[in-house]
Amino acid sequence: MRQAGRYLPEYRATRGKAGGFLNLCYTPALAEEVTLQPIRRFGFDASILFSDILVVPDALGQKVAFQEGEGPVLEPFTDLKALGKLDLTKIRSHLAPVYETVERLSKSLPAETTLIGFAGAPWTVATYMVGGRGSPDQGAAKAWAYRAPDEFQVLIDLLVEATIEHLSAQIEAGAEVIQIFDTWAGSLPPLSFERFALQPVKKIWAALLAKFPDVPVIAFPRGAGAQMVNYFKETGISAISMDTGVSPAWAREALQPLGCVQGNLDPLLLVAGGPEMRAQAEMILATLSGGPFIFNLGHGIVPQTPPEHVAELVKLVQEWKS
Ligand code: 1CP
Repeated sequence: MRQAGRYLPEYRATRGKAGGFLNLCYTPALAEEVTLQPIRRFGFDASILFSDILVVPDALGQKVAFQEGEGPVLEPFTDLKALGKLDLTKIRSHLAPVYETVERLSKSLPAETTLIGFAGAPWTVATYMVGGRGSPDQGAAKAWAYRAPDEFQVLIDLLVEATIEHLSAQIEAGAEVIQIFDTWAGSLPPLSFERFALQPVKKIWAALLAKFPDVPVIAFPRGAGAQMVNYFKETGISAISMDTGVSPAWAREALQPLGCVQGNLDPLLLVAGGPEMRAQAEMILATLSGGPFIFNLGHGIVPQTPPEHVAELVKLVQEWKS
């Protein structure tokens, strides 16, 4: 859930040197360095590759820019003609620096630290491709998906193929676990959720399982609520990552019998620190650590997080384990 990033002064220094976020993603020595920074500082059990979900549209030929303080900006499109310009054959060549970063990390990380590769789920990536930027309601992508679902499906199917290719290359380079981020899954109503969030992830997992039977896949259908039960069963994924709003007691009854659960401390508790952070982390641990469980945040770490609070939380979780 974003281990690296602006909350670390050493990240800000390396990012300054790279001259832009995408340069950082595409320069293996620097991407390796920012991946290792939080591991050196905190000794997490697992490390997530430093990259972004939007390198996939960039590789397909839709130019992506990250403007300081503004988030990503893409040239948006909403018709099949523009879609025809996207080129699936460019994934491996355009993203070669990302795979080189994975290769370097599989050598430089401590042997006991698991390396996690990742991608955005097709629906979430499509919301940025169609809207051109982040939006509170994913309105542009929804407008297309509801007006012409079979047309929108063409984009989703292309992203399924691109994601399988991108994740396969990461696994071949040394990624040991994969996480699929569907940040905006919860904004879809049930029938669209089934078609555009669940089915694409099911296809991606089936393709990876056939090629790499030993690599687990974690999916994060943020905001999916009770739909997570059917999502977990139907996709067959190895583990489900829960957002901050999911009740651990409910998850123990409804999700954990189906497989491993991951989550879900509110990242804003990590900003506050202190007794409230500790109490809520201990409640999650006490509720879920009797079954297959990965302690994590319920969403990405935020830039104003004091690094001392992260160190305190890691200590609490590691002491609980022992
Ligand atoms: O320089 C900076 O600090 C820019 C901030 C930043 C960072 C640190 C962005 C821009 N991306 C990243 C890295 C990133 N993104 C990782 C790295 C791995 C790690 O260290 O943990 C990961 C896993 C992501 C995934 C990602 N990017 C998601 C899915 C997870 C989530 O947080 O919901 C999404 C939606 C994005 C898009 C994106 N990239 C960056 C921003 C600010 C955004 C969100 C834009 C928006 O919706 O407005």
